[in-house]
Amino acid sequence: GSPMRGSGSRPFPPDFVWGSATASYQVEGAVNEDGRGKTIWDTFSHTPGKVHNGDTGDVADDSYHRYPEDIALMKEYGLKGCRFSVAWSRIFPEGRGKPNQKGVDHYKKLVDALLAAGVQPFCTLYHWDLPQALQDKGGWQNKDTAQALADYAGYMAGQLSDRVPQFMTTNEIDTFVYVAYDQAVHAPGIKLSRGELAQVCHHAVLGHGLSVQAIRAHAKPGTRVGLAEDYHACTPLVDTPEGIAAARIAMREENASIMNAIMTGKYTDLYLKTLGADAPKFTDAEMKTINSPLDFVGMNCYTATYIRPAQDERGYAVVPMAKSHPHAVSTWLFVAPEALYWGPKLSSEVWGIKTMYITENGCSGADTVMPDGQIYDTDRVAYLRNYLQNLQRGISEGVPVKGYFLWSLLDNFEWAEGYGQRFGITYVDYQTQKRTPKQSALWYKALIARNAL
Ligand code: GBH
Repeated sequence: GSPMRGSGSRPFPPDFVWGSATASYQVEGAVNEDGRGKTIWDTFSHTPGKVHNGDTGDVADDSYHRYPEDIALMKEYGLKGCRFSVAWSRIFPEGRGKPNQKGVDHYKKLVDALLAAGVQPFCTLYHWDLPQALQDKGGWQNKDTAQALADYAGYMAGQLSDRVPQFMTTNEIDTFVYVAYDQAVHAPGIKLSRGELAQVCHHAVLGHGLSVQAIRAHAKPGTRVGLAEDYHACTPLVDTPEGIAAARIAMREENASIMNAIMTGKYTDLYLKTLGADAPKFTDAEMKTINSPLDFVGMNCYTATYIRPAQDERGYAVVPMAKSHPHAVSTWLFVAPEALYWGPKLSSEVWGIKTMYITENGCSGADTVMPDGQIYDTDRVAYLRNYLQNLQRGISEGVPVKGYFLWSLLDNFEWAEGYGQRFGITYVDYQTQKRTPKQSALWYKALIARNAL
């Protein structure tokens, strides 16, 4: 029979990067300091009715000042990597023009502190905090924003690449396009028509491609460039050969407007046909830019898109989640641990990806401090353990995932949900800014220490 598989029997590769992820507007606070310009999230969060409870990122975790304390926590947990993002408007307060030295210096200090703690920095250049001045000129509806992103990305990579070895252009184009410009739940909160939306999405992927080129032009040779995207982790609901084949097709088609376009330089026939007259306007040269070669792909993976075979033109169908499918406190966060097996496996196969990172995975809870001062987040521990078992399975079969960044180091500003949903492995008391490791932090630390599940 098979041996008992106890703790430590499922190893990860020796150089696996265990990390955590955060984003500027969600943790920094200090919104009026050192010349930072206004962003669309300042505007949005200060507009009544847009964010749960009227919360804003004005203070957040105050990490702009408390980053040494946060890095001490990373060191305490044994983290090998830190994914953080740069606030564009701290560098270019108006989105473009003359750089703000105080902003640049902040990130140099942050990175130096990470390096001193033995933590590898992974820098995201754009995690949704678009300078308001660019929104005033149309935001992502204006194609010039794509070039503005690239100019900023190239400049910042040039400033940091002597100490930062890897950059991500963008975080979740999917979210900052569709949730912002279709559902209007995120800043700038505009509802567009189908055709306008497809054009916004095209500008965003173009911004990514132009940024890849700008980073390569300005960064130290050998700097690695990728992106972090929450593309659909198409997962066969029934893992027969037919189910798996359907999930492969779905991986392309469900991600046609972003990841498949970036990885292949083409919008699929089905995507263009489905949109018809609403298809985006694009040139061959733009598609080539969008397809600029990457050194790695970062996958943000929280849940699965379940797929079944279908006898139609698509060859697959998306299986909707059952009403009773378990989810975290976030109602979109359906628990589907096998997404972390099938997502990286099928996407790396379909797009020929050689190096991947899981740039986000995590679980929201309604954590509370118990009378003994502890936070017993059993839900988060169970979620993480199950997802990571699936990731380990894939890696042991050869799926090229080189690291994992848990979302998040700290409870933080959860966008439209404000501070009501907690994703941290560290509890933050927003009255005092006191940080307390939750049980999940102790669990993650133990996992990292033995590098095995
Ligand atoms: C990531 O988004 C983000 O990168 C990160 O900033 C965020 O804090 C973290 O995950 C946790 O949410 O309002 O019902 O339309 C994850 C993907 C896509 C999930 C948008 C929430 C909105 C759901 N997100 N989605 S809904």
